[in-house]
Amino acid sequence: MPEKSPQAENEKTNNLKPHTEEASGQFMTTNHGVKINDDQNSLKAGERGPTLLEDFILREKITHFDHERIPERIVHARGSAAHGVFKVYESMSSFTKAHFLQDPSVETPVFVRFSTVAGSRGSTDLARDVRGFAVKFYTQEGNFDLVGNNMPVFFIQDAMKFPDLVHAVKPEPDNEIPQAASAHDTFWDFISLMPESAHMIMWLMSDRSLPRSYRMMEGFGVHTFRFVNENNEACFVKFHWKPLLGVHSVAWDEAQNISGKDPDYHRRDLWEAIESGAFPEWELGVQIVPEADEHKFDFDLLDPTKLIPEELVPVQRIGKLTLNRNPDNFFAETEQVAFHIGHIVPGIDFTNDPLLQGRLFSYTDTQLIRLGGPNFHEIPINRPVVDVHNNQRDGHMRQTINKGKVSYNPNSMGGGCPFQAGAKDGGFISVPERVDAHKIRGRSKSFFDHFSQAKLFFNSQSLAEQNHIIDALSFELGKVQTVAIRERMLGILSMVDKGLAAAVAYALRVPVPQTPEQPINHSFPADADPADYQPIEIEGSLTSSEALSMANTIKDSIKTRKIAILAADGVDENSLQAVKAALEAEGGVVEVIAPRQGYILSANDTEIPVHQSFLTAASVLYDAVYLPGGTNSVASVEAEADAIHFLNEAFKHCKAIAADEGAVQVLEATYFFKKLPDEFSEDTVLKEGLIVSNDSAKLADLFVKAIAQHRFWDREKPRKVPA
Ligand code: HDE
Repeated sequence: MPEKSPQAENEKTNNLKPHTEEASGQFMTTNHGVKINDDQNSLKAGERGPTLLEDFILREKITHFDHERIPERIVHARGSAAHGVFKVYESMSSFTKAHFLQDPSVETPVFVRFSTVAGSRGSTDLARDVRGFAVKFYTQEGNFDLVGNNMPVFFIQDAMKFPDLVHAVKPEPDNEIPQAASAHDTFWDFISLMPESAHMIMWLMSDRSLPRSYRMMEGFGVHTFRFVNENNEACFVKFHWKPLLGVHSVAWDEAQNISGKDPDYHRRDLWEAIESGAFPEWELGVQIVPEADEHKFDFDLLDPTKLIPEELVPVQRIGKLTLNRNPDNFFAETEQVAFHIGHIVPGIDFTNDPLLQGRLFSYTDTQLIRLGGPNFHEIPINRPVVDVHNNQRDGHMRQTINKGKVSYNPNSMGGGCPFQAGAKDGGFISVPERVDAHKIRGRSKSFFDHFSQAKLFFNSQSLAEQNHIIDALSFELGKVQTVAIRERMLGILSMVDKGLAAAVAYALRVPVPQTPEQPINHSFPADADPADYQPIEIEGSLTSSEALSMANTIKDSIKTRKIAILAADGVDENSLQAVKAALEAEGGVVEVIAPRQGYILSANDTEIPVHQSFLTAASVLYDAVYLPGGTNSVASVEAEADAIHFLNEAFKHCKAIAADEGAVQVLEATYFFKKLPDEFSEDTVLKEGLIVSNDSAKLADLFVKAIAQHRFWDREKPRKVPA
């Protein structure tokens, strides 16, 4: 384990302190404070007799235990969270009056929870899934929750369809199979009938659904929100989180392996980075659209299946989020935190996005059952850092002791308190949007283009990314048993890209679909003419957008990247330590893996600590591999089947691999290494991610550059590695 970092404090973590408990140096007591003399044995009528009902200590202990569990979140059940702070770079007062976005010297405490969506609490972190990215800002004007995802769009356009979507993706109800996976009939049955999901499906089938780390994924508010300034002028805003480490993902084969080797991979990664002081950072980005431009786009700003391409409205980076403290207690903080899209502060407001509007109802409602009643806002992690005063009273587990006789308004007996706050005192005032309409159940025709942005996304991907989408769809639809669902899905894919549809059709060995017969949309009201609900096809204004491809992300750092050194007794100490030191100097996390735990002895008899043995380690848990020299070490590693497998697999997953020239025989035992080229130039290393040298300094320099590239996806083409 990395060393424990100093625990950062802020106004919110200080507020939590009175609620924390620390047992060190204390006697054990009951919940009512009575010291316990025997926590080993129950009270019995004779040593071999029955237990007595009188045993209040046993009863209390067992009763509490019996009630330890609460319902898990209906979606986003699996997650991890951390404390941190947010600071704006410069005042955003021309757009918003939100207090936390005014002054660069103000540090706003935050609590951030990342999650998968479909799996239950104990499911694997590496499921192919959307990730939740929920941020609670404890501002001086109350809590603002930005409850977003790592993808900028959503599956559906109207909250009415959310329960259907979730029922379709969750394990099938008869046998509760499969866990945390969309690769099954009910999900694709629903999706194939709902073409509005096409854009989101492109994102879900892309590598965005397999993040390398929570710290290396973007976040998005998804819906269009509003900013409102002091003069009550409003504009539209889309929120983004941009990770300073870049956006990176793992390979699907790797993800499946990680799920077995370390299902807590993302949770552990977040925890360890924070403990080691490598604090994860994101910049908050905003895309601002003046109200007058609402109808300027070829999509509707209220449609949550659409993004605003960054080429049309650039993302301004307005502040930084830093996560610098792990929770003290998972249940009390991460499990009990209650996010709600309706927690907003003056200066921010909603729009009429019909998905957003439905969410406004759902989040409080779900806490009532999950956290057991209307006082969940009093749970320490959910409390704002400002005081709460109102006339709400009582209820299950009420903590606050409200003084006085008055709990109504207007009142004279309490002097009219608590007062309503006028605008100048920070009272929240909704944007007075004019609504003049018939009451109608329906959907705006401006929501009917389902394919232009799906096309934009697919066209913006690199070749490797496009291949991954094809493979993902071939995998997922390959797991679907009902042939008609596969065929319907291919019809939808052919609306996105003919080549994509043809490639998936080839993998499934079904005919290449022609443009499907109408109707393609099966989601319309009874009595409606299906023809009125079919997607419209429009030519988007852009053919591709750089920001949509992870190939264009930042690749300038190896900070927190995990590098494995495979070694054994007899290792050449210099060849190991020089490279290790160079990698660590760049922020890499280096671990020595050896045939046994404990330590290895170098050729000159120095003890070098070992972090993992080949039994406990797995290549999928590392970003890169290095083989140091030393005759005996090299011979032992070469003889270790798990080490050869480690290298083959690292190669298969397109990772950087480096070796001291003295260790070349280990590479020769792999499937991928043919012969040493005449020279390892920077160009070839950065293209192939493979380096062998007897010059440790040169090797370390090129290795660092190669690891920063993240992956060498070109290697996938030959697909000859049987790892
Ligand atoms: Fe959620 N969502 N959601 N959602 N959502 C929940 O609230 C819901 C949607 C998101 O770490 C639930 O407290 C509806 C979009 C995150 O605790 C629930 C609709 C986006 C989290 C709920 C949506 C999200 C949730 C379950 C469609 C991205 C985890 C437990 C109308 C912008 C928060 C809970 C955490 C959680 C409802 C759609 C993000 C049931 C009805 C779109 C990150 O209330």
